[in-house]
Amino acid sequence: MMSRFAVKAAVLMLAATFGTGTAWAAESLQDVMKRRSLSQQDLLAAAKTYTPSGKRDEFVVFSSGGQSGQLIVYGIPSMRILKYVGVFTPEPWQGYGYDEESKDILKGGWIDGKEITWGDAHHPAISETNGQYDGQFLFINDKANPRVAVVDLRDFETKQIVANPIYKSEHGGAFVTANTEYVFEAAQYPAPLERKKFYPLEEFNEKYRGGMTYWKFDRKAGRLVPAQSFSVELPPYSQDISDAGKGPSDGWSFTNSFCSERYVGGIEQGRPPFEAGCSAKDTDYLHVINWRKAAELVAQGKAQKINGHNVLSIETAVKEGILFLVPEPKSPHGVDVTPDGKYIIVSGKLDTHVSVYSFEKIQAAIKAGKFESKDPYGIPVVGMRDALHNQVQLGLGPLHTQYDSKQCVAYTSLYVDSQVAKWNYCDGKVLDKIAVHYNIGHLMTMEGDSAGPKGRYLVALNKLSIDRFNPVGPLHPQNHQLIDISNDKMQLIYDMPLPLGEPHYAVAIEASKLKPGVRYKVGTDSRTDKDHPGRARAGEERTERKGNKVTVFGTLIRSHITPEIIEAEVGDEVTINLTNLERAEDETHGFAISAYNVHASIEPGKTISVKFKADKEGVYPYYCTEFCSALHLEMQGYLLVKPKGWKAVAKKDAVKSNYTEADYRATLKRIVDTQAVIDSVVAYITSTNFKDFPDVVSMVEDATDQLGKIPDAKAKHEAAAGKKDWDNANLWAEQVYQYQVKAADIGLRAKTYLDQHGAKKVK
Ligand code: RUQ
Ligand code: CUA
Repeated sequence: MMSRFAVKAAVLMLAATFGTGTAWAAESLQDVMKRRSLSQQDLLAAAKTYTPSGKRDEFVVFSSGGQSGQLIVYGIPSMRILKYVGVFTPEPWQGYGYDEESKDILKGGWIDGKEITWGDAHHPAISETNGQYDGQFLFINDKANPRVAVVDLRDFETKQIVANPIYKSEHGGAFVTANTEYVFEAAQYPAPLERKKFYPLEEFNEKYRGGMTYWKFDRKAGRLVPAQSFSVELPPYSQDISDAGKGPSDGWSFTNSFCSERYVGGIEQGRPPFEAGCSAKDTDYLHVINWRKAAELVAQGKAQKINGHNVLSIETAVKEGILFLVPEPKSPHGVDVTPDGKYIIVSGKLDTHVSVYSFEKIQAAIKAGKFESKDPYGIPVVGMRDALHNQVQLGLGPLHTQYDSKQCVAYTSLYVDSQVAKWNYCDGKVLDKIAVHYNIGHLMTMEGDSAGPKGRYLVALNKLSIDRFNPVGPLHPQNHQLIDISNDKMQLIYDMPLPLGEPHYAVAIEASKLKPGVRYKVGTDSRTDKDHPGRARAGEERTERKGNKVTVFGTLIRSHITPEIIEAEVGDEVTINLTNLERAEDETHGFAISAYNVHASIEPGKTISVKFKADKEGVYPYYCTEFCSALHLEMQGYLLVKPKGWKAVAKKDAVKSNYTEADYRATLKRIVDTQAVIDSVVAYITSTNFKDFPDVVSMVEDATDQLGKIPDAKAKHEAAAGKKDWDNANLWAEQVYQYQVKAADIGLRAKTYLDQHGAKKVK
């Protein structure tokens, strides 16, 4: 028999089919197109990007967060934002910079003892194996305060920040060598390498320097190793973007420059401004460095130490034949090695051409000792004609180039023209152009700077969005535009406003290559990957006091913070260690204390610590900041900061609640009913192959934990009832019910998971 609801639905469907236009009829596709003025092209774009609820993206993008000092993670083709990761900047949601472990990471990025709380994040790079993205680590640089950070892609957390020991700024980072042996960064604005020494601008040519730093990466430890890292000193040309060789050019790195005029400005003294002086010459220099040989020279002790850091001088680099220059057209910007490692494509901001250099030709000139000149520092200069494969006229303001999965096909951003050009770098033909909105900087194709680009999509990272979105005041969001490149003609399919700093560069990786975990081993310090000394398991919670130091070893599990009361005296140093005992996916608890600037995000298994001086007397509630269960609001406690020497006066009984026997009986009844629900869920789960689903196994463990606490509470309510202490009887019975609710909540979630993941009946 048809239910009344089903009958109504059938009528609705009929109405839609016949287009009767009654007020309650569902809109047809045509209706929506008309109402929203959508074209067939729009529908096609929507179909290419729309990602139905529950479906996931094919690629994951890591975009620099510009001045926010963070990392932005989003999916392609949906362009849905998935995460912001705190890197150079404190980030409260993740407790980054508010718990002790992450404060240590940020401290690694202090410069000359000064705390730096922001960064100008420019270029993210994913770790590579044989030139292919391997999805293990991500590196990103800070231009303003020359630093590089390491993010572990197992948990998307920042694990390390290193400050460059000799630069004042940097831009040509982070880029990785083909097997991530090194992560490198090039200096930007020349300055004395001693860092804290002053030389007047008149001594610019002699005392100011640029450079190229190679940070050694220890993949097993997942950290950069400063002691094994080194730099190559370079002339005071403003070094810019860089790239690593791959295939035949593996072992070499390429860095371009601007302002090789070595102009020092001084409009105040009546001299022409920087922008004129820094673009006067027709050419600047591409720096070509044999980093593999440089590393050998450093191992042989040929480096000098500056600020405790290994630096190969220009003189040594020239003598040993590891450093060369090649002229490149006026004010170049991007330098991008082709996937096969044979060519290096350089764009000139003030030139309409891109220059395709041949690595083979450069090497032949070097071997033959065929140089056109030396620069003022004695570095041999390979003639431009001897190094070029071809030059292609693309349009105004070419900046960056990325590659397609199709042979010889490249995409170059045209800043001034606000266009992307698709072209063939082997034969120099322009294939297609598309307008973007507006003033594109970087562009990015899928794994498009690796040895194995995946084609499919391109993102234009536009510097200005102007009129594309609803106005939000004079400061506009950035505009990332998604372009379908799978056909001959490029098609613009999505505009995404990105309101978090100015993202400079982004990298996209096949989603299947990322395998992040959902929980930590219980008691893990996520910033060191080691056991946390403050970890505690259930039943091990305690508070220790030594002198004026109060240390809490606590735990979190739905919906309870242990301990519920922390006592301290004014002047005490309080350390609170907290371990999240949950195993279920996405069961994070937060922890905040009123007015002590303390916050933490504690994901399943993680242990964190927060530390503060209890410097003001008072009562400070603490609570969980993630809505983690129906009783999340009750996940609370009190920090009691008493005046020194405070003594309790006549102890009053805890507040009486006056429950009756009837209340107690009613609660017992509720317990019996709830148990019936739990039993049915358990029967369902155990009738399936749930053991084949690790996530469900974790949920079952969590639920079993909750149920395991019941006997104790049950004994208590029964004992109280025996004494006709209805208050305690009822409250302990309530506690039994709480455990049941949490177990049932997890159980129902497990059941849904099994239904959605096609679990099979086994009995
Ligand atoms: S930048 S728009 Cu990479 Cu910092 Cu080129
Ligand atoms: Cu734990 Cu809310």
